[in-house]
Amino acid sequence: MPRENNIVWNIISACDEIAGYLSKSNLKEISGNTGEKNSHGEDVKIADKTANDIFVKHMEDSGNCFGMVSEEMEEPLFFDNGKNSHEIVVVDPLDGSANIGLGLPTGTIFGVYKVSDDRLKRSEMFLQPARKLLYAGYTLYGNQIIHIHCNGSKVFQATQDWSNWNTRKGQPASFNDIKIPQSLLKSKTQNYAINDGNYYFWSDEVKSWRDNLINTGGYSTRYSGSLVADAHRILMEGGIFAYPKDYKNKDGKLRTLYECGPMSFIFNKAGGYGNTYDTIPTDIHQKSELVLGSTDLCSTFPAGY
Ligand code: FDP
Repeated sequence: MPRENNIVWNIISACDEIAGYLSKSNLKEISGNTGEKNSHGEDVKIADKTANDIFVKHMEDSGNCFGMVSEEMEEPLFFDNGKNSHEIVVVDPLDGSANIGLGLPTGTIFGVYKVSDDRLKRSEMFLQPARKLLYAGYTLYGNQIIHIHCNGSKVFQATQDWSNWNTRKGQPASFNDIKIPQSLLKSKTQNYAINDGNYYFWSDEVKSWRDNLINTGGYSTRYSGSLVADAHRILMEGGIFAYPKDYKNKDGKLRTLYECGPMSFIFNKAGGYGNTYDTIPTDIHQKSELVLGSTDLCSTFPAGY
Protein backbone atom coordinates (compact mmCIF):
# COMPACT_ATOMS: atom_id res chain seq x y z
CA MET A 1 0.00 0.00 0.00
CA PRO A 2 1.84 3.18 -1.11
CA ARG A 3 2.11 6.03 1.32
CA GLU A 4 0.36 9.18 0.23
CA ASN A 5 0.68 12.69 1.47
CA ASN A 6 -2.62 13.03 3.28
CA ILE A 7 -3.55 13.58 6.89
CA VAL A 8 -4.25 9.90 7.61
CA TRP A 9 -0.84 8.78 6.37
CA ASN A 10 0.77 11.68 8.21
CA ILE A 11 -0.88 10.40 11.42
CA ILE A 12 0.21 6.81 10.73
CA SER A 13 3.77 8.07 10.21
CA ALA A 14 3.63 9.88 13.55
CA CYS A 15 2.39 6.70 15.27
CA ASP A 16 5.14 4.67 13.61
CA GLU A 17 7.73 7.06 14.97
CA ILE A 18 6.16 6.94 18.44
CA ALA A 19 6.26 3.11 18.25
CA GLY A 20 9.94 3.21 17.34
CA TYR A 21 10.67 5.60 20.18
CA LEU A 22 8.85 3.39 22.72
CA SER A 23 10.54 0.20 21.55
CA LYS A 24 14.04 1.62 21.80
CA SER A 25 13.75 3.56 25.02
CA ASN A 26 14.86 2.80 28.53
CA LEU A 27 11.59 2.12 30.38
CA LYS A 28 12.70 3.67 33.64
CA GLU A 29 13.95 6.80 31.96
CA ILE A 30 10.90 7.52 29.78
CA SER A 31 8.41 6.86 32.58
CA GLY A 32 10.01 9.65 34.61
CA ASN A 33 8.26 13.02 34.91
CA THR A 34 9.27 16.14 33.01
CA GLY A 35 8.35 18.30 36.00
CA GLU A 36 5.49 19.87 34.00
CA LYS A 37 1.73 19.41 34.53
CA ASN A 38 -0.83 18.81 31.78
CA SER A 39 -4.13 20.65 31.29
CA HIS A 40 -5.64 18.62 34.16
CA GLY A 41 -2.81 19.26 36.60
CA GLU A 42 -1.42 15.73 36.14
CA ASP A 43 2.31 15.04 35.94
CA VAL A 44 3.60 14.88 32.37
CA LYS A 45 5.85 11.90 31.73
CA ILE A 46 8.89 12.17 29.46
CA ALA A 47 7.22 9.69 27.08
CA ASP A 48 4.00 11.78 27.00
CA LYS A 49 5.96 14.87 26.03
CA THR A 50 8.11 13.08 23.47
CA ALA A 51 5.08 11.42 21.84
CA ASN A 52 3.40 14.83 21.65
CA ASP A 53 6.51 16.44 20.13
CA ILE A 54 6.68 13.68 17.50
CA PHE A 55 2.99 14.12 16.66
CA VAL A 56 3.27 17.92 16.40
CA LYS A 57 6.32 17.64 14.15
CA HIS A 58 4.50 15.29 11.74
CA MET A 59 1.41 17.51 11.62
CA GLU A 60 3.45 20.66 11.12
CA ASP A 61 5.73 19.22 8.42
CA SER A 62 2.82 17.65 6.54
CA GLY A 63 1.19 20.89 5.43
CA ASN A 64 -2.10 18.96 5.70
CA CYS A 65 -3.11 20.04 9.20
CA PHE A 66 -4.75 23.39 9.91
CA GLY A 67 -4.51 22.93 13.68
CA MET A 68 -4.50 20.40 16.47
CA VAL A 69 -5.64 19.86 20.05
CA SER A 70 -3.65 17.49 22.24
CA GLU A 71 -4.01 16.27 25.79
CA GLU A 72 -0.48 17.53 26.35
CA MET A 73 -1.10 21.13 25.22
CA GLU A 74 -3.16 23.67 27.13
CA GLU A 75 -4.20 25.53 23.96
CA PRO A 76 -4.80 24.46 20.34
CA LEU A 77 -1.87 24.76 17.98
CA PHE A 78 -2.36 26.20 14.48
CA PHE A 79 0.18 25.61 11.72
CA ASP A 80 1.20 28.31 9.22
CA ASN A 81 2.35 25.49 7.00
CA GLY A 82 -1.19 24.10 6.94
CA LYS A 83 -3.11 27.36 6.56
CA ASN A 84 -4.71 26.24 3.29
CA SER A 85 -5.57 22.74 4.48
CA HIS A 86 -9.06 21.50 5.32
CA GLU A 87 -8.53 19.30 8.35
CA ILE A 88 -7.95 19.68 12.08
CA VAL A 89 -6.80 16.91 14.41
CA VAL A 90 -7.54 15.97 18.03
CA VAL A 91 -5.15 13.56 19.72
CA ASP A 92 -4.11 11.82 22.88
CA PRO A 93 -0.54 11.09 21.75
CA LEU A 94 0.22 8.49 24.43
CA ASP A 95 -2.74 7.05 26.25
CA GLY A 96 -2.30 4.71 29.23
CA SER A 97 0.96 6.33 30.16
CA ALA A 98 0.83 4.73 33.63
CA ASN A 99 1.73 1.49 31.80
CA ILE A 100 4.89 2.85 30.20
CA GLY A 101 7.42 2.01 32.88
CA LEU A 102 6.26 -1.62 32.91
CA GLY A 103 6.35 -2.17 29.16
CA LEU A 104 2.58 -2.81 29.18
CA PRO A 105 0.34 -1.70 26.29
CA THR A 106 -0.19 1.97 25.52
CA GLY A 107 -1.75 3.69 22.53
CA THR A 108 -2.43 6.82 20.50
CA ILE A 109 -6.03 7.96 19.91
CA PHE A 110 -6.91 10.51 17.22
CA GLY A 111 -9.76 12.11 15.34
CA VAL A 112 -9.90 14.28 12.20
CA TYR A 113 -12.52 17.01 11.74
CA LYS A 114 -13.20 19.47 8.95
CA VAL A 115 -11.97 23.04 9.46
CA SER A 116 -14.89 25.34 10.24
CA ASP A 117 -16.02 27.60 7.38
CA ASP A 118 -14.89 30.82 9.10
CA ARG A 119 -11.34 29.37 9.44
CA LEU A 120 -10.86 31.45 12.62
CA LYS A 121 -8.02 30.07 14.70
CA ARG A 122 -9.97 29.54 17.91
CA SER A 123 -10.57 26.54 20.16
CA GLU A 124 -14.31 26.68 19.27
CA MET A 125 -13.37 25.16 15.93
CA PHE A 126 -12.67 21.87 17.74
CA LEU A 127 -15.89 21.72 19.76
CA GLN A 128 -17.67 19.29 17.47
CA PRO A 129 -19.50 16.06 18.31
CA ALA A 130 -17.90 12.72 17.44
CA ARG A 131 -20.62 12.14 14.86
CA LYS A 132 -18.98 14.87 12.72
CA LEU A 133 -15.58 13.17 12.63
CA LEU A 134 -14.31 12.56 9.11
CA TYR A 135 -11.93 9.92 10.32
CA ALA A 136 -10.79 8.44 13.64
CA GLY A 137 -8.56 5.71 14.91
CA TYR A 138 -6.19 4.41 17.48
CA THR A 139 -2.83 2.69 17.45
CA LEU A 140 -2.13 0.01 20.05
CA TYR A 141 1.51 -0.45 21.01
CA GLY A 142 1.46 -4.02 22.29
CA ASN A 143 3.05 -7.27 21.08
CA GLN A 144 2.51 -5.86 17.61
CA ILE A 145 1.60 -2.39 16.41
CA ILE A 146 -2.11 -2.44 15.62
CA HIS A 147 -3.78 0.43 13.77
CA ILE A 148 -7.58 0.54 14.00
CA HIS A 149 -9.04 3.11 11.61
CA CYS A 150 -12.52 4.25 10.74
CA ASN A 151 -13.26 6.30 7.63
CA GLY A 152 -16.88 6.96 8.60
CA SER A 153 -18.32 3.85 7.04
CA LYS A 154 -16.05 0.95 7.90
CA VAL A 155 -13.68 0.05 10.71
CA PHE A 156 -10.53 -1.76 9.64
CA GLN A 157 -7.25 -2.98 11.06
CA ALA A 158 -3.64 -3.05 9.92
CA THR A 159 -0.97 -4.89 11.87
CA GLN A 160 2.78 -4.42 11.82
CA ASP A 161 5.41 -6.50 13.57
CA TRP A 162 8.12 -4.72 15.53
CA SER A 163 10.95 -5.90 13.31
CA ASN A 164 9.30 -4.12 10.41
CA TRP A 165 7.47 -1.35 12.14
CA ASN A 166 8.15 1.19 9.40
CA THR A 167 6.73 -0.90 6.55
CA ARG A 168 3.15 -1.89 5.83
CA LYS A 169 2.55 -5.57 6.54
CA GLY A 170 -0.81 -5.83 4.85
CA GLN A 171 -4.27 -6.13 6.31
CA PRO A 172 -5.78 -9.53 7.11
CA ALA A 173 -8.97 -9.73 5.05
CA SER A 174 -11.08 -10.78 8.02
CA PHE A 175 -10.34 -7.46 9.70
CA ASN A 176 -11.35 -5.24 6.81
CA ASP A 177 -14.84 -4.57 8.13
CA ILE A 178 -14.79 -5.03 11.89
CA LYS A 179 -18.17 -5.55 13.54
CA ILE A 180 -18.37 -5.81 17.30
CA PRO A 181 -20.09 -9.02 18.46
CA GLN A 182 -23.27 -8.67 20.48
CA SER A 183 -22.73 -9.76 24.03
CA LEU A 184 -25.82 -11.08 25.79
CA LEU A 185 -26.59 -13.79 23.22
CA LYS A 186 -23.17 -15.38 23.15
CA SER A 187 -22.52 -18.58 25.01
CA LYS A 188 -18.83 -17.95 25.60
CA THR A 189 -17.59 -15.91 28.55
CA GLN A 190 -17.81 -12.17 27.93
CA ASN A 191 -15.57 -9.44 29.20
CA TYR A 192 -16.23 -6.27 31.09
CA ALA A 193 -13.54 -3.63 31.49
CA ILE A 194 -14.18 -1.36 34.44
CA ASN A 195 -12.05 -0.21 37.38
CA ASP A 196 -13.73 -2.13 40.21
CA GLY A 197 -11.44 -0.32 42.64
CA ASN A 198 -13.78 2.66 42.27
CA TYR A 199 -16.80 0.62 43.43
CA TYR A 200 -17.41 2.59 46.61
CA PHE A 201 -17.27 5.88 44.69
CA TRP A 202 -19.97 4.82 42.22
CA SER A 203 -23.65 5.68 42.44
CA ASP A 204 -26.03 3.00 43.78
CA GLU A 205 -27.32 2.47 40.23
CA VAL A 206 -23.87 1.68 38.85
CA LYS A 207 -23.07 -0.55 41.84
CA SER A 208 -26.21 -2.62 41.38
CA TRP A 209 -25.64 -2.84 37.59
CA ARG A 210 -22.16 -4.28 38.24
CA ASP A 211 -23.44 -6.63 41.00
CA ASN A 212 -26.15 -7.87 38.69
CA LEU A 213 -23.60 -8.55 35.94
CA ILE A 214 -21.51 -10.67 38.27
CA ASN A 215 -24.56 -12.48 39.70
CA THR A 216 -25.71 -13.30 36.17
CA GLY A 217 -22.41 -15.12 35.59
CA GLY A 218 -20.46 -15.63 32.39
CA TYR A 219 -18.46 -12.40 32.66
CA SER A 220 -14.75 -11.91 33.28
CA THR A 221 -13.06 -8.67 34.30
CA ARG A 222 -10.33 -7.58 31.89
CA TYR A 223 -8.85 -4.21 32.82
CA SER A 224 -5.29 -3.12 32.09
CA GLY A 225 -5.66 0.60 32.86
CA SER A 226 -4.92 1.51 29.24
CA LEU A 227 -8.03 2.68 27.40
CA VAL A 228 -6.69 1.67 23.99
CA ALA A 229 -5.87 -1.88 25.11
CA ASP A 230 -9.08 -2.35 27.09
CA ALA A 231 -11.33 -0.91 24.39
CA HIS A 232 -9.57 -2.95 21.71
CA ARG A 233 -10.42 -6.24 23.44
CA ILE A 234 -14.06 -5.20 23.70
CA LEU A 235 -14.21 -4.07 20.05
CA MET A 236 -12.85 -7.40 18.83
CA GLU A 237 -14.60 -9.76 21.27
CA GLY A 238 -17.69 -7.92 22.51
CA GLY A 239 -18.63 -6.93 26.06
CA ILE A 240 -18.45 -3.52 27.71
CA PHE A 241 -15.88 -0.90 28.68
CA ALA A 242 -17.13 1.66 31.18
CA TYR A 243 -15.51 4.52 33.06
CA PRO A 244 -18.52 5.92 34.92
CA LYS A 245 -18.80 9.22 36.70
CA ASP A 246 -18.11 8.79 40.40
CA TYR A 247 -17.75 10.83 43.56
CA LYS A 248 -14.06 11.49 42.81
CA ASN A 249 -14.54 12.22 39.10
CA LYS A 250 -17.87 14.01 38.97
CA ASP A 251 -17.76 14.49 35.18
CA GLY A 252 -15.99 11.20 34.50
CA LYS A 253 -12.26 10.79 34.02
CA LEU A 254 -11.65 10.41 30.32
CA ARG A 255 -11.41 13.29 27.85
CA THR A 256 -14.45 13.99 25.72
CA LEU A 257 -12.73 15.34 22.62
CA TYR A 258 -9.66 13.19 22.06
CA GLU A 259 -10.41 9.98 23.99
CA CYS A 260 -14.18 9.40 24.27
CA GLY A 261 -15.14 10.97 20.91
CA PRO A 262 -12.90 8.95 18.57
CA MET A 263 -13.69 5.75 20.51
CA SER A 264 -17.45 6.40 20.42
CA PHE A 265 -17.21 7.05 16.66
CA ILE A 266 -15.31 3.79 16.03
CA PHE A 267 -17.68 1.70 18.17
CA ASN A 268 -20.79 3.18 16.58
CA LYS A 269 -19.45 2.57 13.08
CA ALA A 270 -18.59 -1.02 14.07
CA GLY A 271 -22.25 -1.61 14.92
CA GLY A 272 -21.74 -1.12 18.64
CA TYR A 273 -22.34 1.66 21.13
CA GLY A 274 -20.29 4.67 22.26
CA ASN A 275 -22.14 7.03 24.57
CA THR A 276 -20.44 10.30 23.55
CA TYR A 277 -21.21 10.04 19.82
CA ASP A 278 -23.52 13.08 19.98
CA THR A 279 -21.89 14.97 22.84
CA ILE A 280 -20.83 18.51 21.90
CA PRO A 281 -17.86 19.43 24.11
CA THR A 282 -17.93 22.88 25.67
CA ASP A 283 -14.22 22.88 26.41
CA ILE A 284 -11.34 21.22 24.53
CA HIS A 285 -10.16 19.44 27.69
CA GLN A 286 -13.60 18.51 29.04
CA LYS A 287 -14.08 15.08 30.67
CA SER A 288 -16.94 12.63 30.23
CA GLU A 289 -18.25 9.35 31.44
CA LEU A 290 -17.45 6.72 28.80
CA VAL A 291 -19.42 3.59 27.91
CA LEU A 292 -18.36 1.52 24.88
CA GLY A 293 -19.23 -1.93 23.67
CA SER A 294 -21.86 -4.33 22.43
CA THR A 295 -25.16 -2.48 21.98
CA ASP A 296 -27.25 -5.01 23.91
CA LEU A 297 -25.03 -5.00 26.99
CA CYS A 298 -24.42 -1.23 26.93
CA SER A 299 -28.18 -0.65 26.88
CA THR A 300 -28.34 -2.17 30.38
CA PHE A 301 -25.78 0.30 31.78
CA PRO A 302 -27.27 3.08 33.96
CA ALA A 303 -25.52 5.94 32.14
CA GLY A 304 -25.51 9.36 33.71
CA TYR A 305 -25.77 8.24 37.37
P1 FDP B 1 -3.59 7.17 31.84
O1 FDP B 1 -4.03 8.12 32.91
O2 FDP B 1 -2.56 6.17 32.32
O3 FDP B 1 -3.21 7.83 30.55
O4 FDP B 1 -6.36 8.41 29.67
C1 FDP B 1 -6.45 8.11 30.96
C2 FDP B 1 -6.19 6.66 31.31
O5 FDP B 1 -4.88 6.27 31.48
C3 FDP B 1 -6.82 5.64 30.32
O6 FDP B 1 -5.95 5.16 29.35
C4 FDP B 1 -7.27 4.52 31.24
O7 FDP B 1 -8.38 3.80 30.71
C5 FDP B 1 -7.64 5.24 32.50
O8 FDP B 1 -6.89 6.47 32.51
C6 FDP B 1 -7.30 4.46 33.72
O9 FDP B 1 -7.76 5.12 34.83
P2 FDP B 1 -7.82 4.42 36.27
O10 FDP B 1 -6.39 4.15 36.65
O11 FDP B 1 -8.47 5.43 37.15
O12 FDP B 1 -8.61 3.17 36.13
